[in-house]
Amino acid sequence: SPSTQIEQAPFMLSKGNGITTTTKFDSSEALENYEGNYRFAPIEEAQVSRAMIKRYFNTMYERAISDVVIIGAGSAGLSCAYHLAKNRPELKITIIEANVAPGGGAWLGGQLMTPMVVRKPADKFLTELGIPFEDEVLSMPNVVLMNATAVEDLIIRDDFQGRQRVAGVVTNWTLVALNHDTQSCMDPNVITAPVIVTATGHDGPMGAFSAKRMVSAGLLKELGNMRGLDMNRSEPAIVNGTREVAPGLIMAGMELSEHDGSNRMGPTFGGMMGSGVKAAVEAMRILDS
Ligand code: AHZ
Repeated sequence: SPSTQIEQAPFMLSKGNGITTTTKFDSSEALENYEGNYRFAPIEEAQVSRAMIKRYFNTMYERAISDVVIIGAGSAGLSCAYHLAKNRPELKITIIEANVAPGGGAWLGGQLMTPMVVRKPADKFLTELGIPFEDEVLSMPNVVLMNATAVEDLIIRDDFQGRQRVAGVVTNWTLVALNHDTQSCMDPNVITAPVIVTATGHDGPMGAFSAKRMVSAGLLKELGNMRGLDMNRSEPAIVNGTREVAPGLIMAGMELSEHDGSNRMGPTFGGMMGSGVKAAVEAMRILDS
């Protein structure tokens, strides 16, 4: 049967992917005896597609109901995921990232220079990680990252007190989200969660998404708009200001500068990590209340 083919499929799929490899092909032996005639186990092309589709859509199906959704896998969103996952391994934490690669602005420390500056005392956070940041986050088994996926709307409904509450996110493939002006009716998907952390960065093609949607949805009168660069004022303002900005919605990182009208800090990232950790603390407070 097709499923048996998948389960017997290639040794390149590790057991960690939930796919049992029953093939008799021994890859380690082949590597040890490598003499310029390296052999791969036989494979059918369709097996590759089925192995990917099965794994990805099982995850989508399972995460359609999550405990916490984090919008944006930049330094603030990822720090939040790390702190939450470490303290609450039972939570289903789902990160939605519009880009193909996680990291947001952290890949560019400033200008086009890759070294990243982290101001004390946020270095303690790096010491705690011990290994490269994104590997540590992704190694948390309760965190799932859905890349190339954009949050294009929020689910907002009345809570039992009649207040408007953010109760989930509306997602689409980023390439679809970018093409709503060229094609009609490409319907999205949804994920519901009691806590949404939004960390989409300052305004840009995608950035400040939830802050802007709060205005158009009537949850916020107007944007505060990010102020000019001031390294000393900006980082504590973002960390200390990280909070539940609307019922069910915690805002972290530079998105908050657009919401509150606080300064930018330029290429120093400790404030983003502090903000992510504070967002995680807030998320646990809401989940416990
Ligand atoms: O792709 C975006 C990026 O990876 C992602 N994102 C934005 N809108 C999205 C949407 N759905 C899904 N609608 C979305 N993903 O969010 C991520 C934001 O990362 P970032 O690094 O831009 O934000 P941050 O707040 O984590 O870090 C800000 C870093 C900056 S900017 C700055 C300055 O300009 O002075 N200084 C610092 C430290």
